Amino acid sequence: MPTDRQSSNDPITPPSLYFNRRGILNAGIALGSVAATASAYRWFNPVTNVNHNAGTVVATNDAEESEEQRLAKGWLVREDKTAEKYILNYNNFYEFTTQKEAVAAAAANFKTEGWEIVVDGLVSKPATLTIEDLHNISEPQERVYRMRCVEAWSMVIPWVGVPLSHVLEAVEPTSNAKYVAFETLLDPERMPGQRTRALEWPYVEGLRLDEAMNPLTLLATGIYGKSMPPQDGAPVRLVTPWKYGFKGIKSIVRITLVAEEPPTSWNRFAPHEYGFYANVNPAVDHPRWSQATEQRIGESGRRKTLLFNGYGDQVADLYQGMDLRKFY
Ligand SMILES: Nc1nc2c(c(=O)[nH]1)N[C@H]1C(S)=C(S)[C@@H](COP(=O)(O)O)O[C@H]1N2
Ligand SMILES: [Mo]
Repeated sequence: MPTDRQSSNDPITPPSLYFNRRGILNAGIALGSVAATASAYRWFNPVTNVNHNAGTVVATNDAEESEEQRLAKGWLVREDKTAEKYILNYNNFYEFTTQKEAVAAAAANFKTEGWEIVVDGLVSKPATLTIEDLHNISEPQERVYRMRCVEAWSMVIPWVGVPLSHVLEAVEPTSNAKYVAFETLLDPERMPGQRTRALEWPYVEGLRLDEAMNPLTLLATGIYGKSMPPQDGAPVRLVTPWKYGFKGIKSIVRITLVAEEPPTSWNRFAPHEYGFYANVNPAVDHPRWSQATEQRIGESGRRKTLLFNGYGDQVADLYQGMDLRKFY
């Protein structure tokens, strides 16, 4: 999310240019054999348990559920999944570096053993949860979602994770809880980008409580059946597929139920460019670029951007009567 034209993240730089570089191609080849093993495993074991330590997070989807049902809920899209090499090598994660193609290397040694998430604020049962606790609250499910960055590139990502609603139900929000605030780890030793002033640290995000409770909203702990890679927000990050990618806060350490709209990192940085809602909307342009179309990573040509990123059936009700130009 650049605010100056010199940034390596400038939205006018065609993402395809990055992928012709040797390093990315090599990384793709190295990952190939791992990916093949993981998908073979899923093929023979469609319903199984979680083994996070072994680096896998296997989704336990309802075997009774048809593809049609999953499509109707928005849990699956009828579009090609983005290749894993792109998901793993084209990232925004300013805690490590602002250069998308360098995040994977910069984050490679990020240690997440013993990770805990504090869930507190306006709740009856505050809790400190490990990743295992999350998986015990709710069995991980696979969700194949579109992901649209405000910089006008997009992917289709097979996440594995736990609906946020199940976690919030477990802590019992009180009646005055109206919003949910999220916070990324603050540790400049482990996240060297936090020694720069690229953003104010820690990265913070927020949702209205009804958005947080929507069945699409996921706490993701894996991608392509493997535990969350560092560059994508290990060990747990938020996914709200109808919103711009920056709402998907990575490496979460705290979730706090609050009464007022919480501050959010990009809104703080440039309030006229990035709003609290950040719903994908082709009719509301960013002040410095159009949101009408997008570059699907790995495709040539551009696609039309869809209102709510194509999830209107699932989320349009949340915004009934709201002026989406005002609440951008
Ligand atoms: N903590 C944190 N979360 C973050 C970011 C970040 O810099 N720091 N970048 C955001 C942006 S702009 C996008 S597009 C997505 C990118 O997720 P991905 O790298 O897994 O595709 O993460 C979001 N979450
Ligand atoms: Mo983004």
